[in-house]
Amino acid sequence: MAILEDIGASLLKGRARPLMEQINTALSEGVSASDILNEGMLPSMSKLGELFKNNQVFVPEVMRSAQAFNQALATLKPLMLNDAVQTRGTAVIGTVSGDKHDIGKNLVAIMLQGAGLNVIDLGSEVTAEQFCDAVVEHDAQIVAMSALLTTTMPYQGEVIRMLEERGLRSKVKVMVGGAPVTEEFAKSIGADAYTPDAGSAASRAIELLG
Ligand code: B1M
Repeated sequence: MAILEDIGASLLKGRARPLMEQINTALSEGVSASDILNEGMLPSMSKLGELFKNNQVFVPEVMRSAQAFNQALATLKPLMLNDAVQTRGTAVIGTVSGDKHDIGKNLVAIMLQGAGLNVIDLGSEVTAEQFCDAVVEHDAQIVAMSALLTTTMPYQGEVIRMLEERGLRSKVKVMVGGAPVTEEFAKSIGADAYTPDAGSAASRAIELLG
């Protein structure tokens, strides 16, 4: 669909204003928020990753696209949430310490909310102590951690260790994810679940809550 291609192109160039205009046009033409996200926006983020890896774009360009993505997500979010009463349980979510990447984490947060969970989003660069404090403060049943860097993913294990030290581990289910994270890695650090994307994170959270 041409409008989805236009959305992808604006996002890739980090052009927030045309992106928002195109999103509004698509919505008014009846394109669903999830199609805009999955077919228009996410492929561009993958493409951006390729370009970044090959030194064809650099941090400032990637930053601009990421900001445009988060702005667009704020518009799409209310349209992606259903009217589920949020009584299934509480999840605290964040990207781990040292890691600024928040786009995937934001998507997971939206999907968890859409599945009827009360979601406490701690943002990015979240320390083990902040995760543990939030579990206590919000009486959470799920800790959901995102990591996008090979250097930060081991910190997910640090968080689990602190949950153990503070006597909180048996009270919560720990979910991990992010591009470099694998099922095997999740098992090695003692997480309860790994899921590769935001949609499966939501269904797994429901399973974990029983
Ligand atoms: Co960064 N970056 N970045 N970056 N960045 C990556 C991750 C990288 C793979 C790029 C590359 O080289 N190809 C590379 C990591 C290499 C590695 O570790 N092996 C990298 C690097 C190196 C860096 C810097 C070190 C660059 C530098 O400064 N020299 C630096 C680190 C900064 C820091 O964090 N301390 C850096 C900085 C940045 C920006 C700030 C410019 C920006 C982030 C802005 C922001 O997030 N607000 C940025 C971006 C945008 C990217 C890429 C291009 C895109 C990431 C993204 O948003 N993807 C990325 C390349 C790539 O991933 N291909 C890259 C879209 C998003 C929807 O996917 O987050 O994977 P993702 O989430 C997915 C799944 O992983 C999953 O669900 C989502 C889909 O449904 N998921 C979960 C995520 N969390 C989950 C949790 C779950 C379950 C599933 O359960 C709890």
